Amino acid sequence: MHLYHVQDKTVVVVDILRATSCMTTAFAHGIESITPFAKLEDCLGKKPLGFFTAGERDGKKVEGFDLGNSPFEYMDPKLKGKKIAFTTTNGTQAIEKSRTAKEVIIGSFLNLSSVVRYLLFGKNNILIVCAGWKGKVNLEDTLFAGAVVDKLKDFIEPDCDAPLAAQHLYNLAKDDMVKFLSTSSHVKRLAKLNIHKDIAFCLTPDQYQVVPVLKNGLLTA
Ligand code: 3SL
Repeated sequence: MHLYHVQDKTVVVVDILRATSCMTTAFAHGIESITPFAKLEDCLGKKPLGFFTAGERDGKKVEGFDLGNSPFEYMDPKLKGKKIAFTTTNGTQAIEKSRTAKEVIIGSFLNLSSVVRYLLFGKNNILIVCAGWKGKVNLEDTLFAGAVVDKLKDFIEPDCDAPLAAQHLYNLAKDDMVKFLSTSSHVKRLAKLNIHKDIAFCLTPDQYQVVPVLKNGLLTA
């Protein structure tokens, strides 16, 4: 991110497995707001104020938190209209690093076309911030970036070859992304935790039409 001036950009933060997929799912099921936190203790501090606390470290639900990081947990009707304080190993860190951008929105395969429409009708240059894993590259976030580039290809001019590389990868993977990612680092990490069904769900395009937007540190739909 140190290479980019984000103040004039719309930043799309993406953490396909699984933070931004959870956030998209939560808003699609009527959650009022999500406050993202980089630090566990800041997140936990919101609990006495009536927030549900949510998130993970290294893929595992944090002790004392109300919710973990599976999108299926965010379909619960009891969360409708509620506020969530959310912290994850990579996804909320990427949001934190993007805070000074002109606009920050949340992307996932689950809301892919809505994100693309939002970007198409926006006026700003675009930066897709792939959360990856602890600062390193992962495939699933890159595939999402490639999908966005592929859908916007007639309207954008990439400023280096990273978008093109992502687009090529996406075109290789798009017919069976679950299979394409079967040997990827985070899929293997989640498999060790016995997490399987989240992966196929998080790779399913266009389940929802919401676009979470960050304003004054708060995500709303
Ligand atoms: O790092 C994150 O933000 C998480 O999405 C990782 S996990 O899928 O919950 O392991």
